[in-house]
Amino acid sequence: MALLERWSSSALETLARAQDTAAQMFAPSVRLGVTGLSRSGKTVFITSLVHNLMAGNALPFFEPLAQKRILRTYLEPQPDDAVPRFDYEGNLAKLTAAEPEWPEGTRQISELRLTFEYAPGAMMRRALGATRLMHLDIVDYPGEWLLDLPLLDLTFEEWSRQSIAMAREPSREPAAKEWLAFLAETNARQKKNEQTAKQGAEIFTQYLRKCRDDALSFSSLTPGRFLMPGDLAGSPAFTFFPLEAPGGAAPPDNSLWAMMARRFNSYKRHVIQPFYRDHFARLDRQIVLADVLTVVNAGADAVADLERAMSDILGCFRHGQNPWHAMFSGRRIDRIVFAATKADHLHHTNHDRLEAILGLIAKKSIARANFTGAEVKAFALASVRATGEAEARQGNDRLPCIVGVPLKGERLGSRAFDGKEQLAIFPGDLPEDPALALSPEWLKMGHSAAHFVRFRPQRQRALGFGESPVLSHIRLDRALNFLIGDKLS
Ligand SMILES: Nc1nc2c(ncn2[C@@H]2O[C@H](COP(=O)(O)OP(=O)(O)O)[C@@H](O)[C@H]2O)c(=O)[nH]1
Ligand SMILES: [Mg+2]
Repeated sequence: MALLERWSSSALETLARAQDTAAQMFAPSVRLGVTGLSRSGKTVFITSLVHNLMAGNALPFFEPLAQKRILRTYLEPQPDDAVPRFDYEGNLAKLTAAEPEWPEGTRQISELRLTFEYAPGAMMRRALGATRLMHLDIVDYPGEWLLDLPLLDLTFEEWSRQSIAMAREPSREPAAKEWLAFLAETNARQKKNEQTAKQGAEIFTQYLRKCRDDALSFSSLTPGRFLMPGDLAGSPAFTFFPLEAPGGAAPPDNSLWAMMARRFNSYKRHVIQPFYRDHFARLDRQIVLADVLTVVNAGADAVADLERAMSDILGCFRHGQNPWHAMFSGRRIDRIVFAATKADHLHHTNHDRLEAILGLIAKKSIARANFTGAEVKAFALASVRATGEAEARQGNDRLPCIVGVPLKGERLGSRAFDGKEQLAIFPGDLPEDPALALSPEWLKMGHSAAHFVRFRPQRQRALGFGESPVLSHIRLDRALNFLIGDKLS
């Protein structure tokens, strides 16, 4: 009897180990793309998401966790050896330090694998057995690179025509002045010349940079790598600019036009296509982050431009209609989130309103791109709260304020901050009707001071004695639930 018991327990162990290995082998992986323009909040988002998942708390709207079906969440080596690893530990250390700081900006693609051990929901349990594994591969990549994908469909001539027309739009013309002057002096038929190529690319890049600054906050800016080069900066594939098409016979091979067209094509072949094939085409789910408050603050032109960028982005996710999509057999993205980040710059009474505004911009973009094929949702969130809330009195009025410590060097009117002083600001109210918020009249008014102040991250508190601090967030769990909740059902 004893022998039998021993035998059977080791047999059971073997069996359990075999099941483990099988589960590991067949553990599905979900690739989640996290993108957005520089400073939109990707690094902070991923760090907070992973930290909150691993701590297993403070995510009440993430159903698998709320239902207590997640047994364990841990980091594992990522599947792609050639992609830098996302520096989760470094970023977390900064955010949870005694003197917390925002992590440094990244200018590259990176990846992180998070593995979930979970119990399937009641429906699936009978079919699948007790415990399951799922890998979540989070891919952080610059939104600037995403906005390049539509270029795959354009010839040099088409892209030039579009770019030059855009630079001449009244909202962009002031920023484009120098560039347009350079263009006026440049003839497509002139002999090719490396110095002209370099100088033109530089002036064109300066124009794109001006468009990106807070004051303008434009989103449609190509070529994206001119702003976010990754590791290819300075190569000839990056040294080109749009040109006015010469009429009449095709310009000769040694013309500036031919040189620029060749480089544009190299940029597509050596930069955009590999990104598409190696990264973009392998994603299952996507979240696009945008600093919507800054865009709204910059005014109607910036909002219109965000809408244009969002339709362009949606165009990239359309199945089967892009000729270049057929070149690679990709996975299909079936859920897309647009998220307005830094919602902690508003009082919580305004979070729904911010979400409604982004929802309306998304709706317009969907209509404009005639988009079908994936579910799209808009959320307003803060990955890491930098503010608290308070009420101020002004006469008989009670003003809902946010309270935080502006970063050293930030200014509000004539006041400069030292990074220590706490400030309560009434950030203003967004209109209840999102259509009103997007009306030119309202956007013209220039609403809130709070958005022009960046806050230091707060000192994060631990939930229990001796535990490590938890990053507090706003509505991160709701976005997460839509992005991956169903994959853990
Ligand atoms: N108040 C607040 N600021 C944020 C939040 N997330 C990001 N930020 C700010 O935005 C900056 C850029 O964020 P980061 O994640 O580095 O952007 P990335 O370039 O898209 O990776 C940070 O340094 C912060 O100043 C947030 O949840 N709340
Ligand atoms: Mg980053």
